Amino acid sequence: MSASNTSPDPKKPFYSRFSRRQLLLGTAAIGITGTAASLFFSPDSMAKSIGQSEKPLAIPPLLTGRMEGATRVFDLDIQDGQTEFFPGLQTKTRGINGSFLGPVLSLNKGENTRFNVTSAINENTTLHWHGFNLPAKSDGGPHQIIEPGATWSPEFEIREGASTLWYHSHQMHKTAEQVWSGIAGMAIVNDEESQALGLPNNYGVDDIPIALQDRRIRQNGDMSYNANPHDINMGMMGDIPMANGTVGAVFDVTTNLVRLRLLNGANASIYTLGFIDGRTFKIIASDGGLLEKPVEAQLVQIAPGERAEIIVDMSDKTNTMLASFTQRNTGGNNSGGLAIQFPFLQLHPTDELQSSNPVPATLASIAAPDVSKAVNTRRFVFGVRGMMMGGFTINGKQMDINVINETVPVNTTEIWEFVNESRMAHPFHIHNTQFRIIDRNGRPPRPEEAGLKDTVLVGAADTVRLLIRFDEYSDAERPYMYHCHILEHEDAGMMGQFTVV
Ligand SMILES: [Cu+2]
Repeated sequence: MSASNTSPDPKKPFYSRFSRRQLLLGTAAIGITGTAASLFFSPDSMAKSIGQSEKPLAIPPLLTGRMEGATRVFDLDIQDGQTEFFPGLQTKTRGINGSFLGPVLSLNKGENTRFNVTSAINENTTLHWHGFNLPAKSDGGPHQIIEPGATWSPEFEIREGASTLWYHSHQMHKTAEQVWSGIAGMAIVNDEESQALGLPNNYGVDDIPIALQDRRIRQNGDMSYNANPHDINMGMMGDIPMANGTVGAVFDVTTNLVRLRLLNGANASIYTLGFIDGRTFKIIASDGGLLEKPVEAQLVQIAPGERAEIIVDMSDKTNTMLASFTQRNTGGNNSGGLAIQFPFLQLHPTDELQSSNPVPATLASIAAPDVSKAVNTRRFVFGVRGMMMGGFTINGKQMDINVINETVPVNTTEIWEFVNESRMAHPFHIHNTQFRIIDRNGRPPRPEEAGLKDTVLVGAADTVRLLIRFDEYSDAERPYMYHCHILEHEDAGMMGQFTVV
């Protein structure tokens, strides 16, 4: 399922299970979608209560930091907390400057930036800057451990253009558990070129960060991370959807156009996102920034780690809901269309909507990837070691923190080829760069994947080729990571290390 190659007839709502009229019933319809999920993992899952209450979508604070000379400085505190996902029910969580997840960091291209990251939790952690080109010592991978009570202060120039990036724990063998508990947040990079486009950029009004996740919460409020061997093999999936940590989220729309910065912050679930009335939207950005042109779509797929920015037109003043969808199983044929996997976020337009600028037909200048510039090809074959649970391998090996798997020259263009022989899809992330997808199984990428990317879904039996380059920073001692962003796979060893020299 993707925006471009399986989009149904745009004149007909692709999602037939609930009519628009049912949607207008509000909570009643949400209740139905809750019970439609066949995902209950435990008899005492709080998933039964989805739809019984609605809450305004949490909008994380937008942090702009403070200036120390020419350096923008942010203070980030990793801490334990309690979060009320369901009314009256307290859940133990972790967050950054709060009880669950973190603030949205407002960063500016070209600005030197420092983060003072202090950890108050009782175990080692790290904070990785996902999507950034940065010195290896500042990357926040498994080598940059923050011990309990310690402060880590990475500093680097923001080299990315306007984009939606993020940050999260990358602690060796503990990434899945720590991200599950809430150690993750989003970042917005601003630049001058994008300001001139007139895209919605009034934070919290028509420019909304949305971290999408799923979790398991028991009726006693317990959300602790308990991955069994099946979870480690398939990745840890929950039965409770949340947007910015809000279950049953509602956002009151006050403008004709709304920009949603969608992050798949789940441990393992791949989300195929759209609106339950089948309305189209415009995809304007991939992981690393604006696309060349908006892509009109009814669905957009993002795997763990990936982002997509979309603009949705609400000028019809009709309630709708952002959800993820799965193919409905109707006894062996696919004619059943789509079923809701997760109801994430209701959009409720107010009576009067502010006008919005039209979305420009051209957003950025992005040249086609020039394969002739590549001086080297590296091949990475994904496999499985024996019948072991979660024993996924890269070139037959699992992560060894004492082994540098690849040494890559700085400022040099290469082709990286991923060959998936593991019989399962893996969203693959490479630190310290934004790459381009050359092709997948010999075919060009979908238009919404044709821009800058730092994570790519490599489906079972797929071969994906990337044009990749690591600019500016070299360090013969400290490695960066490449790894599967199904966090259970990463923790189980589906990760490798490379230095840039
Ligand atoms: Cu994987």
